[in-house]
Amino acid sequence: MMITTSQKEQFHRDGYLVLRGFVPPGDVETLLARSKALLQDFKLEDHPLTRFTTGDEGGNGHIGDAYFLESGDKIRYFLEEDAVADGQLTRPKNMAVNKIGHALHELDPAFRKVTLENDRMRDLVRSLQFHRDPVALQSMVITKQPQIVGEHNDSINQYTDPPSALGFWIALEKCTASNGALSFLPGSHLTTPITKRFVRLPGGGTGFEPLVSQELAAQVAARSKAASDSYVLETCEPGDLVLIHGSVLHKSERNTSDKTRFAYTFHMIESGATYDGKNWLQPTPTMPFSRILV
Ligand SMILES: O=C(O)CCC(=O)C(=O)O
Ligand SMILES: [Fe+2]
Repeated sequence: MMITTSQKEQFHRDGYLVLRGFVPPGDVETLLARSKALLQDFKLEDHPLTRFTTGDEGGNGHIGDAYFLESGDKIRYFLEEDAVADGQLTRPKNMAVNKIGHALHELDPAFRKVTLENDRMRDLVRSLQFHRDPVALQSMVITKQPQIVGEHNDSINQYTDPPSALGFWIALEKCTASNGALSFLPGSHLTTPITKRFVRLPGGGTGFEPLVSQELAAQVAARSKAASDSYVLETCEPGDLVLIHGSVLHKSERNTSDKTRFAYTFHMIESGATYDGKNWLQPTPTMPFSRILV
């Protein structure tokens, strides 16, 4: 068994679980070096200077453009909100990128090895018993420049019916209170319905589709705001893995330090749940979602 019964109970009670040192140091070093090499390889000439935000502030017009929408089977670069002015970068490119995504786990051998070709990962998934036959999608390196990642739950983005998203978030560097470690509202997965989903809009671009009445959405938002003092900060060491239930509320604050905070994250969903055409990220004939337990 990769995790103990009490860890499994903790995951079901809190909606997340930190597994210390899950990824061995050598693999962490490889992923970090690979992330930095990808940033070096990043060619501004091919880039439409797309910006990307997460959470409620995600309504800016750039998010839905083709560079983003066609990135599900590619390795692409998403920039900080304020890294671009007048079509030019305002800082060196390795400090301008906040995410690299979304098919690292398929296309890059180092990320593939940790995600899809990893017996420890399979053992963990089996012993957690969260999914029957999971597939992986939407991998990202989050470099965590000074941006805030607003409070959210992930099933908004990896929406299935019934909800089945499970996040895997691996610290590649030390994560502290000052460089934007994640924090969680324990147990919120049990009380927080998925109030909306992030979709491709029929007329082009992306937006949020409500899943509950406005009244209920407002109640849920007010409840989570009232609980904002109850968030638990989870500092991490490189190699720590955090399992994130698709309904648990979590966020990260601004990185106010002079240190980066690289993390690698991907998601799993249940292959038997309905994953429909409204989701922005779609499997393709040449890149279907890979099964984990093969
Ligand atoms: O790394 C972050 O700051 C946010 C990550 C997150 O929300 C996620 O991986 O689901
Ligand atoms: Fe998240």
